[in-house]
Amino acid sequence: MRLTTGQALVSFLAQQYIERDGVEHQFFGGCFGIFGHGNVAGIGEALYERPHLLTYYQARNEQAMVHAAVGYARMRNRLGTLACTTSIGPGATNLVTGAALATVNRLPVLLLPGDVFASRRPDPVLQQLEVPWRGDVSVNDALQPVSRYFDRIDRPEQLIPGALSAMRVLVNQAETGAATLACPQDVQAEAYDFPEEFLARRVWHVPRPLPDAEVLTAAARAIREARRPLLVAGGGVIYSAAAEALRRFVERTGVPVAETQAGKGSLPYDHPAGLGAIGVTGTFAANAIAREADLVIGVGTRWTDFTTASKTAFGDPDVRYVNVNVADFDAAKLAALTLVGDARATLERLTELLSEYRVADDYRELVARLNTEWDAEVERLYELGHSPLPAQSEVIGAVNGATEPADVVVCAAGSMPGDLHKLWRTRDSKGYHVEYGYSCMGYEIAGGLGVKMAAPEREVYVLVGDGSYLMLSTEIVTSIQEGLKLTIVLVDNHGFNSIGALSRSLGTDGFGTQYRYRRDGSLGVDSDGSPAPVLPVDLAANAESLGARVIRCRSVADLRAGLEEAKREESTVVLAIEVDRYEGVPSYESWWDVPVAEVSSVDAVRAARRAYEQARERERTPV
Ligand SMILES: Cc1ncc(C[n+]2csc(CCOP(=O)(O)OP(=O)(O)O)c2C)c(N)n1
Ligand SMILES: [Mg+2]
Repeated sequence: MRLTTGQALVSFLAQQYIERDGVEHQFFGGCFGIFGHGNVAGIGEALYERPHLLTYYQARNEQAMVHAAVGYARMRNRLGTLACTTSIGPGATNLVTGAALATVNRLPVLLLPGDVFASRRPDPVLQQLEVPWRGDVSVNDALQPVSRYFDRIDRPEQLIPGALSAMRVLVNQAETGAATLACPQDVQAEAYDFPEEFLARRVWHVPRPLPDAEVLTAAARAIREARRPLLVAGGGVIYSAAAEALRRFVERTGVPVAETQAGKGSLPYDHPAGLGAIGVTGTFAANAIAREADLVIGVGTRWTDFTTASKTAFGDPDVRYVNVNVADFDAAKLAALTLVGDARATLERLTELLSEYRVADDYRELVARLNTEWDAEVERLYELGHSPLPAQSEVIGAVNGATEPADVVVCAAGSMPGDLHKLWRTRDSKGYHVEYGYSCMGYEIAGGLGVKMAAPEREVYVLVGDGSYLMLSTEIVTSIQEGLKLTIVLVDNHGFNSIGALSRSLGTDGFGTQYRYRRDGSLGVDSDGSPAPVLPVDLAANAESLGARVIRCRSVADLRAGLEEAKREESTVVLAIEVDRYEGVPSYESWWDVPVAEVSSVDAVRAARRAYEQARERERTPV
């Protein structure tokens, strides 16, 4: 069929389906795009000509549209995503942060940046980067290291292997991330006789591979020999829809479960074997059990430094590791017994192999008691009654109290993700959506939009700090345009509280983390050393100007009432509340490796360096 490359691409994308466990889904839920030269007349024309094939969504910022695609993909457990088309130059490079976020988090997105002319006729075209010593470079090459697949479609027929390779990576549970097809603008508009087979309906099967039988037997033996085993559930548990299999494994064996950020919700918060968050932002329950564990079973986790508390979480000198992961790269981490396989299938098989095994009663009772004690700590922090400004933990309590189990909370950066990891009571395995692989300021609202697109039947609560809001909040406009309601709680502490607290703990006094005037050449400080006045930033007014319904809350009681009022609104609501920046949720027996200056004239920095060197002695990398 004679089509332009852009038309063939759109037709191809509309025909891609994915199937797991016998259930088929359309893989692309639509295509986000911001047009400029480089896509307006190519892919833009194709979307305009055939709107029934692929729904076009307008966005405000290219980075934000990748965030939305990521939110969508995560909500769909990687069984779907959105495509993103851009113009050349700045439109294309705005994708880089979103691409990195997708690849770091192992979530599929398809990026279609426009590119300079393949023919090179108008060399240099507007927005082209000229590299004197190389003719085949464009700014899109910046997407290579952050993509799991990259191709440049320099001739129409190259679309055929390029698009198929991109799909292979997007649907592969071990390899997925950003796939980039850079599309030179002349090629997008060029016609070619594309074969019917390329444009036909195609179903990609997602298997549930099992690890090697011998390794499974060895893993079952290691678990049977363990007295204090701990399972760490990562995002892979949720993407593989293994929460139910995990519950059966836990109820059969009594092995307790701690959760990473992406794995939170693997068990409901009140399950007696659930220890909640582990690591730097972990609960005292999980971190106490981790310290003593003799066997750690990672399921679907990448073992980031936040999970391992920078390799200090597991204190038993003889601790052993078993890793279940669909990606051998992750399964081999921590010198673990390496089980390469699907989380659900592997947990089911292990449950069968361990039919005779059960942890000792006193260990189970200890875990259940810690769970109850932790819940009392959550309750205390929810009801702190801090004044005159409330604490952030009370905001979390109010939002948690207002939500239904299936509602989704979305967050990404600042002090909120750590507090949510500890304190959010998750009741549904898809109810917790904190992007903490890249912890990207500005993901919150855009990512929340993607979550709502993937699950319009759920209410989506976005918790966003003032810093993140200032960085990227413009998809409020898109949410209103598309009738996709978000309930956004804007938690204002007039600055970067997380980094401020970190800076204070490392001896640098919160330098550069508050929004204050520059006076007499100094940022944020008056000539007498006192803090300069806070900048007159009114984020609620900003949200209002973007078309959101805004509710200004002066107290937690206001917030509770506001959340009820927000439920009656049909479109996006922003609830703005100020919190006390100095009233943080404590850290529970954990540590994060952040290097402190080895030499400094500042006493507090030198003291922090001494504490750092001491703490670092506990770091252990298993080999
Ligand atoms: C894009 C990006 N830039 C910088 C950072 C580093 N960083 C992490 S949290 C943070 C401050 C966030 O401020 P805010 O959203 O107000 O949350 P708060 O820390 O006050 O809770 C910064 C600068 C980041 N995570 N992402
Ligand atoms: Mg802030």
